[in-house]
Amino acid sequence: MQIDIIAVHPELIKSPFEYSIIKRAVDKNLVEVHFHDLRKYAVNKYGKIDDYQFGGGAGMVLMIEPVDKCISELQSQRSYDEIIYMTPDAPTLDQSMANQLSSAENIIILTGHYKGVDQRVRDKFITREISIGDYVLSGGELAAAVLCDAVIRLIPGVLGDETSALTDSFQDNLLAPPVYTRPSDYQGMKVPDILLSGNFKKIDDWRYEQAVKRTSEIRPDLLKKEDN
Ligand code: 6GU
Repeated sequence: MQIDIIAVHPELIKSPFEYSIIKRAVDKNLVEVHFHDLRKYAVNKYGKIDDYQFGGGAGMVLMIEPVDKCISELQSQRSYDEIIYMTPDAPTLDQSMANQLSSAENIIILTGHYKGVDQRVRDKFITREISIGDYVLSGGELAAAVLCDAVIRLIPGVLGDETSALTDSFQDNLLAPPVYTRPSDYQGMKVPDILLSGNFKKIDDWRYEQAVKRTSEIRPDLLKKEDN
């Protein structure tokens, strides 16, 4: 997969790709990530990329021209499955979106700033808009990093144990059950006997029950999701 990230502050998102599972995916060439500084496509020599909004109102809006130049340059080199715009006024990222995107070949992620981007960018280029939750960040960069992490770990071959993504929270719209490791008794706080029983059928059943219990207590909305 190739991911092209267009940002006003690309430096803000580089470090998540330098650690742990995501770094391993990059090192194994399972994903290639390119960062593009929108400022390079500025409309004048002073680096102008935004302007006041028509109709008045606070906050600057990213202009269409720099975005058009950048996206058009990328599109002249390859075709993209998705051109995603990160913005709070969009459907919220969930595991099924991450699953879908993990099978894409090439994607562009455009991150906004200030008051967002000229609507004509969204109309002309964007195939999918994604928010990462109901709160406002100062820019889309961190949201793009979150999206990339969620997607990249699902690319086949990235996780060492292929089954481990299948047992994550949300894969079946359930939160993950509790987990324990050594020691089995820490200052009188004991691990549930069933996990030490060696009876894997019973352990699976217990984990499922715990997942349902946790989900109904913390996120009952997940149990009502359509794709359950
Ligand atoms: Cl994608 N961008 C910004 N700026 N804020 C957000 C967001 C995105 N998702 C949630 N809040």
